[in-house]
Amino acid sequence: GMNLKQIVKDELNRSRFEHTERVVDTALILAKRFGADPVKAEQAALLHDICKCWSEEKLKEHIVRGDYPNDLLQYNKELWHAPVGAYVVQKDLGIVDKEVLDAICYHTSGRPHMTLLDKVIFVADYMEPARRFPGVEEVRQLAESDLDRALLKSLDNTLLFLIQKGMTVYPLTLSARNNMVEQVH
Ligand code: DGI
Ligand code: FE
Ligand code: FE
Ligand code: FE
Repeated sequence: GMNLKQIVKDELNRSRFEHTERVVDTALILAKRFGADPVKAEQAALLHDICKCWSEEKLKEHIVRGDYPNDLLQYNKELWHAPVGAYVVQKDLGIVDKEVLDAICYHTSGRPHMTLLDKVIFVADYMEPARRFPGVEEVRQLAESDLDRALLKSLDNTLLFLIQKGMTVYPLTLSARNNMVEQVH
């Protein structure tokens, strides 16, 4: 059958593919630690950034013609590759698993009531070993024992970063954060 890893490699540049390989490794560690399905975790991690190297124009064209949230184009273009990636892996690669598709779709924004797989992919993407975000070390520490607190900290860090830069916040990210505050308190 087709080799998903080769397809991903062909779609991405070298540094983005190496990031993807580190997210796969990290997602497998987290899946094992917190009881997520390792096959789904590996697949979602491998595919999560499949559209990351598309141009802004290509992403925008795709979103205009497709069935996406109305407000998506009004927010940061960094958000776009995630839902487009979920669509593309379903349509072009035949991935049908809803949990895998959702984990890809929400890996950048987050969402309220994230599934275990959503959390594993989000946190793995945030804390893979080459990440150098301020506060990432605390996320890695939390992820040793508490996936929810690691997720909340990574959402908080992202929101603080966006606000500090004067950037808009996608409402789904704020909802994701509010929901995790309720979950962990
Ligand atoms: O694709 P990656 O670089 O691996 O990581 P990602 O898909 O998590 O993209 C994260 C970037 O998106 C992050 O640096 C901040 C930016 N971003 C812009 N607006 C928002 C946003 N991230 C979230 N969660 N919410 C936003 O509103
Ligand atoms: Fe991404
Ligand atoms: Fe992320
Ligand atoms: Fe990523």
